[in-house]
Amino acid sequence: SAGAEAGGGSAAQVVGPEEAMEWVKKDRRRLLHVVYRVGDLDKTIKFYTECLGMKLLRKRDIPEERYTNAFLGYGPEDSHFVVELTYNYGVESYDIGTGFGHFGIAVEDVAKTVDLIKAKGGTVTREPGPVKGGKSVIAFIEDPDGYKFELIERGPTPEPLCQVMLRVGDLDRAINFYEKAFGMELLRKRDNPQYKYTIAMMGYGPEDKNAVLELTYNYGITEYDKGNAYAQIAISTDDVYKTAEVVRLNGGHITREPGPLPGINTKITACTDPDGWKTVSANFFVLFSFLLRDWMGVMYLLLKVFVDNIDFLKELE
Ligand code: GSH
Repeated sequence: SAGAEAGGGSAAQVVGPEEAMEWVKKDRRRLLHVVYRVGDLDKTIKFYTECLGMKLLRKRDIPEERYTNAFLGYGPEDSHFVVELTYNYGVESYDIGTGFGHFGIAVEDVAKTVDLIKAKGGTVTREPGPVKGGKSVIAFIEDPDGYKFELIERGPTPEPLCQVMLRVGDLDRAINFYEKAFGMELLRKRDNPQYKYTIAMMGYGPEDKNAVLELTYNYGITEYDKGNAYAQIAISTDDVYKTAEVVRLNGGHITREPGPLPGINTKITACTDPDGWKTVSANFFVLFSFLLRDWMGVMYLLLKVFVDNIDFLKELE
């Protein structure tokens, strides 16, 4: 079908290691969404919309699999990094563990946001003020499930949901993995010897306009408990087969072989990094096949099919 072809790369392609490493840097990549589990979907939606200013983007119930997803964020999924909440029927609480750090939200006035959160009965775990050993004004709050959100004071930004912080046991190993296996850029690295940690910001574009993965290394800590609450980050790709190959070439572990999802045109592959953090790579355009419902989506696909088959059409003439 047109949908299946729209993302390109419909069959497994075997490429050499050098070619694969070059390809990953040219692939159209973006952080799409971060997936995690919550015990009460309505409570979380209420908190994110009323206290954090997110919008509910869509909700889907999969009764056969006994779960419901809700997507929330600060803008449409085709241009913004968003959260994907998973509610599993009957599961009211999860273990967050010690490895997951926080989600970062850029706000223009941290103190004002904290006041609002307090007024709505939210939990503030760290009052607004300059970060220890630095200048930026931050605060920490907790959502109904205990997921931490770092509020970071910044000017207006197109991407307020700006960080996912995960703790790693070996920072250089993690940086190397996300550079080579995922084609990310090391945007910033900062050592804080006074508080015995080093952070590395990694992503697909500058921090003020793109969501980033913040990796934290605490001196001497090589392992964390990952709990069962946080799930994964989804990243776009034009070719899930090549993605899996490059991940393998760089020592990543494929947990889901590349291929189509049953019933829909999306193709995915999943892997874990050297610390065991999971990433899902998904065929971007096909992932947004719900766009088909509007005329822009239809026009895009017709144009794409036409352009893809232009040589064939010429031969017919
Ligand atoms: N031990 C910390 C952890 O694992 O979370 C290291 C990371 C860290 O301290 N990050 C800074 C922080 O949370 C933000 S970049 N500071 C706490 C504060 O300023 O109160």
